[in-house]
Amino acid sequence: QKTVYLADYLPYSHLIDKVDLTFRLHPTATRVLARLNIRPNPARKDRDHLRLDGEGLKLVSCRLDGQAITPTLDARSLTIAAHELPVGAFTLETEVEIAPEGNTALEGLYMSNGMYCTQCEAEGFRKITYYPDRPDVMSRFKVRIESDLPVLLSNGNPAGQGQGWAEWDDPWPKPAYLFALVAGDLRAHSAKFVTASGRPVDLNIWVRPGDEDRCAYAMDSLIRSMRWDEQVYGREYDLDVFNIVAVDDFNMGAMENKGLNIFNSRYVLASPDTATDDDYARIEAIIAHEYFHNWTGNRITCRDWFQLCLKEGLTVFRDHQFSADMRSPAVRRIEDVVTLRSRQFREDDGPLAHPVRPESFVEINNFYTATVYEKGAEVIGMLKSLVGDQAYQRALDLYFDRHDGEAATIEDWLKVFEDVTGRDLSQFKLWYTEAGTPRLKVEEAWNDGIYTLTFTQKNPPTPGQPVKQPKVIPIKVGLLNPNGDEVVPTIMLEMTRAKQSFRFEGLAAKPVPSILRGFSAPVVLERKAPPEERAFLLAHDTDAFNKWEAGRALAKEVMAAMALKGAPVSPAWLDALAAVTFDDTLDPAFRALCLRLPAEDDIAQTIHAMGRIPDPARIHAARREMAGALAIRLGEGLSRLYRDLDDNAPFSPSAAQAGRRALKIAALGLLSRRDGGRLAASAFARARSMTEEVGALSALLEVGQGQAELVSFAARWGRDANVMDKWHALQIAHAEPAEAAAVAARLIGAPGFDWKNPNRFRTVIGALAANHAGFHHRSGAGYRLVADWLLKLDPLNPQTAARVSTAFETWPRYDAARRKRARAELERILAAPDLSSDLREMVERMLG
Ligand code: BAL
Ligand code: ZN
Repeated sequence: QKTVYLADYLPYSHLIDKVDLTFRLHPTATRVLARLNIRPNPARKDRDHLRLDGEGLKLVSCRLDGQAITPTLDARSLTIAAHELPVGAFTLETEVEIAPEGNTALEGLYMSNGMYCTQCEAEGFRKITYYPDRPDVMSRFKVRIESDLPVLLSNGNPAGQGQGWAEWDDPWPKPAYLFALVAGDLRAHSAKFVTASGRPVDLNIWVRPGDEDRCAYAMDSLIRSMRWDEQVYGREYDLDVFNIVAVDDFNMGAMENKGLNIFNSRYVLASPDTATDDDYARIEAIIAHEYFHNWTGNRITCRDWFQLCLKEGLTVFRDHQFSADMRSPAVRRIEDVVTLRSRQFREDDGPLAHPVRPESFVEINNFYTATVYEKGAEVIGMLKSLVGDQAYQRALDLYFDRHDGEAATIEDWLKVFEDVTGRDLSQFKLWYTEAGTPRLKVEEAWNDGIYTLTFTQKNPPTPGQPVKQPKVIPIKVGLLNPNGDEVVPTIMLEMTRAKQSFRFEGLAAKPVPSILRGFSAPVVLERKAPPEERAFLLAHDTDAFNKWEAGRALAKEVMAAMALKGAPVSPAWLDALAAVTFDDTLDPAFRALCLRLPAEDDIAQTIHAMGRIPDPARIHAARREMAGALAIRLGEGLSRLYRDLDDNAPFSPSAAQAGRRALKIAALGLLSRRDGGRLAASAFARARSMTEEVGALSALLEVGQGQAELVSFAARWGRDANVMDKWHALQIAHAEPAEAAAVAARLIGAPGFDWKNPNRFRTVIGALAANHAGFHHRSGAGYRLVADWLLKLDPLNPQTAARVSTAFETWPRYDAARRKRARAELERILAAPDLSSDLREMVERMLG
């Protein structure tokens, strides 16, 4: 498959004013009739042929203005030569046959447990019918579905239904990637919503019979999202119905099809006994994310797939804002930064690094990445900091006014900010066009009452971008007096040069700086600070993010020093953490986050950034030793803390209760290191929620116990695949490094384990990749197992295989022996006959 370049963009030759689709559903022989009203695109001066995308379609008939014709077909398209086309508007009718039952790639129209469903983003519509499958072709769709199945859904508003058929009419022009169809034996959990201007909307969450009672939280999240978007962004819903469908086989988390969101069932279904607090938070965020796409993605879409961050970065930013408003902003910010660092910084630091707006791709599916999503959101956060909240609001209003109904670009997005503020954002645009995480060095000076902070930014080379320019970096800073009082509250320094100093005058004593408050820019802050200063900030910083960050930085330094040179656990870190743990004035969720030690991969990233080679086994040992020392240091207070938190309040998924549970489980994990799991075993037996059940099981497995509990968990939940994913993941996560690959192999190869389901595959292979010392074990067994299974999945589902292959993305950081083994596995994948272009592109990029 060919490389596509942003620079080659050309508007499509034609406009499609209207699309009428009829589906005659059949598992092996579905007929799709398409009637397209087409006219030449006035934006194109040439008179071009008509080329429609189409893959794996059996053409039954083709008529142009009612006359049968024989178009030119190849494996990817249907073409009608320019001289065969009428000069003005015309109608093209095609009928094709497809086989949804055999569609294991889960792109286009496929089947999952007897239900028909679609996934069209990014380029799945071409597997349904011949069409210009590109986001800048927006059209009005009418759909007729013929099937005996009881529930027949598509986009837009219902337009009639009868025995064996239903029709849908979507009044809003949309690109083909937002098309959706669902047919199945489904039950609805329903509610009503009235928009701010009084439009009544029917809300339905469609699930398999028996799952209706697990939809309440998703529905509540949807209603809160709809209200929030009205209140915060002034955006109302624009159809009479909003349908969500839960499906078990799904490549993504969810999909924002117009008026008919399709969700991975994992992100819809929740009850206290099946979903953890993290699951609840994720459901709330994903429901919001997909709903928010209605304006940022659907009403205003992307001109081409290079602009993916236009909708994804903005929608992630909006869902982060929403979650912050629904929960604790500080806790959400910390969680978001933890994710950013573990996924995006990791990506940005290796062979898969790419700009937020890439300039070329082979398979666009390979660019639904942490960089496009999470860094895309961070860039918007920086923009908001730089222009201020009010200008952000005005720019967004202008964006919606100016581009509603259009397919827009990053240039359009930046222009609304320029027009509203008068600022020149050309330097800021580098955040979209250059890959890599900037390194920010800080030096301080104190002379005659003047305090100076000097920042130096380095933008490291990334694949295809050896040299970079200085970026605009908003650096939020506060200053504290040595007694802990804040003397300069948060201000924003705007760095635009490679090296830049900022002066503070009128201070009585040399202050302690709190730099990059709220994580105001996605950079690596390189600042040498003594442990005492970190401990001071952990105790006194008024910025909750930097308070946590001080403890985090200290923990990372301690773990890195232990892994690199066998340093002892630092008493300064232990004392500082003990003070936070037992400070009842602090939010329990915040304390739980402070107790969560940095991940081993995170430490490998830190050591790599120091120019050293990380040793996974030593990092693993260091992390264990730190946890053990912490358990001892916290002493009897830990048991008291656990008892205080172990109340009998009726379950609520609220952030407050979730925070108490998180701290209780953190305490339980540490207590297990002292009592060998005795308390955890009784906590497991008494668990009243999945959070407690998983927390106790995790604590047991960590100390080599829990075999009986694993058996009882499986006996209770064996029929619920989404719950059993936790059971699989826990065993791999807690396996000893030398055994992790064998545990994963046993689980994925077990009879009846449905590894073709993306959730199952991602759970097992993803958990092995996340077991840092296990995946990178020197035997090479982890690398071998992941490569074996990628090769097995690739012929069936290339998109998921390609995504999971990122397990290997950090391979260049390790020692020569590990690099040799990883390279050999990547080369083995590359040598496979008929490798998909998805997986090929990923492996080739990883090999460099
Ligand atoms: N558009 C793909 C799924 C999502 O980001 O919402
Ligand atoms: Zn999205």
